[in-house]
Amino acid sequence: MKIAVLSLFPEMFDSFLSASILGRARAEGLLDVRPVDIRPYSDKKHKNTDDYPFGGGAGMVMMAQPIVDAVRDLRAQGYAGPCIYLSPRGAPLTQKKVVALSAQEGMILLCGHYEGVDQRAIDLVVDEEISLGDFVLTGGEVAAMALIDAVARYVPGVLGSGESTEEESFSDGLLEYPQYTRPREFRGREVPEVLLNGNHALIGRWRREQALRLTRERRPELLETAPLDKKDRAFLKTLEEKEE
Ligand code: 4H7
Repeated sequence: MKIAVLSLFPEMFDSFLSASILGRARAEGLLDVRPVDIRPYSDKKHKNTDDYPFGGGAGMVMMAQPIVDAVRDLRAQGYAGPCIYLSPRGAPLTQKKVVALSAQEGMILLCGHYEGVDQRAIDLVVDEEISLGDFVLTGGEVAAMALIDAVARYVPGVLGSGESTEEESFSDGLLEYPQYTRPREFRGREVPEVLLNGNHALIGRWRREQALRLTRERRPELLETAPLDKKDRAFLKTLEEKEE
């Protein structure tokens, strides 16, 4: 997958792209991520990329010209797939959307700063506006990194045999069960006995129930759509009875 990221601070991506799983995926040629500096595309003598907002108000707005020219240059260089603007007013990102994007040939990501980007650049070159959630960042770079990370996991070969996209939150519609490793006792706190006895049917049931309990506590709305069987519903009923 071939990704270009337009940013005023492309150096922010250096360590993110070199470390861990993404570093390996890029070294193996599975992933081609190119941070692209917007500034050189400015037609202005001093390579300005922002200006005061028409209508007044605080802060600056990123100018349309450098962004539109940068995206058109990337298209001419063969960067395909949707141009996505990371913004707090975008459509909320979902795992379903992540999986759909992983099937694309590539993406062009646009990172906003200041008060955001001139609407005409959005109208001319942006295909989709995506938000990570209802919170504000100083710039779109951290959101772009999160999107790249989430999408890369579904690119064939990126995850090693140890990692998997199967047994995780959202794939079965529930939050993940708690994990433990050595030592068996840490500062007086024991690992749950059931995980030590090697009974995998019992362990599977315990994990499922922990996932159900946590989901009910923290994200009860997920229980409306998660696929639940008879045993799951019976367990949830015992939790309701305990509450009375
Ligand atoms: C586009 C428009 C994404 C991008 C405005 C980006 C949160 C998310 C940004 C802005 C982002 C998310 C610039 C508006 C800084 C707020 C203080 C960059 N924030 N910002 N202002 N939730 N910020 O995905």
